Amino acid sequence: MLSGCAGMQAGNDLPLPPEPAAADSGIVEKACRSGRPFALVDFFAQRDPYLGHRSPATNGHSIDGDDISDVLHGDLLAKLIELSGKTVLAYGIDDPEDKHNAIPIPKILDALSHMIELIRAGAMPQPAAVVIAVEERKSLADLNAVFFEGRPEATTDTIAGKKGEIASKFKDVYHERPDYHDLYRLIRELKDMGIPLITAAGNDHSRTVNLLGIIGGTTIGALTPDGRIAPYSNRSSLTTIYRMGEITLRTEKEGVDINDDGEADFPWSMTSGGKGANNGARRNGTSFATGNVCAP
Ligand SMILES: [Ca+2]
Ligand SMILES: [Ca+2]
Repeated sequence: MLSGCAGMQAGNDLPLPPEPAAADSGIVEKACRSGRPFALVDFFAQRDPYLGHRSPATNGHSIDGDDISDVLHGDLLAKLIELSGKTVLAYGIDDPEDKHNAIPIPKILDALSHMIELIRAGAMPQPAAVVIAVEERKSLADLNAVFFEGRPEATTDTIAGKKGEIASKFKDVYHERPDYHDLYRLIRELKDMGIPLITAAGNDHSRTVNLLGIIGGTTIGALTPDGRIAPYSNRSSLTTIYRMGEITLRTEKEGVDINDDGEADFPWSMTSGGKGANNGARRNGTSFATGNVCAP
């Protein structure tokens, strides 16, 4: 499922984020420093995607204080990525069921294989990273059942160290999931081309891990505004990079500001007419943290 909008959680003893692992930190720094764009695979209603489809803005987020949807997950993420200084190549997923609350794996596979083909043919600029802020949830109990014969080997602390072992068994264990094999292969293929996958840790309070992280994606966890790990954010040894996961919707003269800089990011002409009745409303989730991956 998509990893925005976890809802607000109260938490008193929130941990501080760990020191980022050198590997994760190197991947993120290199991608953010690069002059190349980020390719974002998601649902978009407000922009015409560079590739793929634009979706109707139903079942998305209302950012202007009425109950009528204005933007989709990808519109918000693309804006956050741009606000941190990167350009975005939007790859729009179409959603025939008009739900916009999950990117089905087949759509991700289509997008990734299409992009790889275009990049190899020189028909698409090579991105600094592919961003897919989606989680394919796996509980640790399930992972232990399928990879470790029920032994409790994968814990929140050990899961990162188990990635190699999981990779070696992946094909046999998920023999009934050709879509997982394709996902694995495509993430590896991107990696071989020097293009990392950046994804969200997930909003499941660490009860699960994101399979995309286990098979090669770099996962981004969410911080609260005071710099602690957000209670909704997944946290395991897979995730060592954390970014701010909360946005506040502010009403400005020209439209809605999502990053507290006083400049409207979504003009009123792009919204449904609520005119900011929800000024100060907050949204959070590890998706937004992923959109902020290059923000300080
Ligand atoms: Ca609205
Ligand atoms: Ca702004």
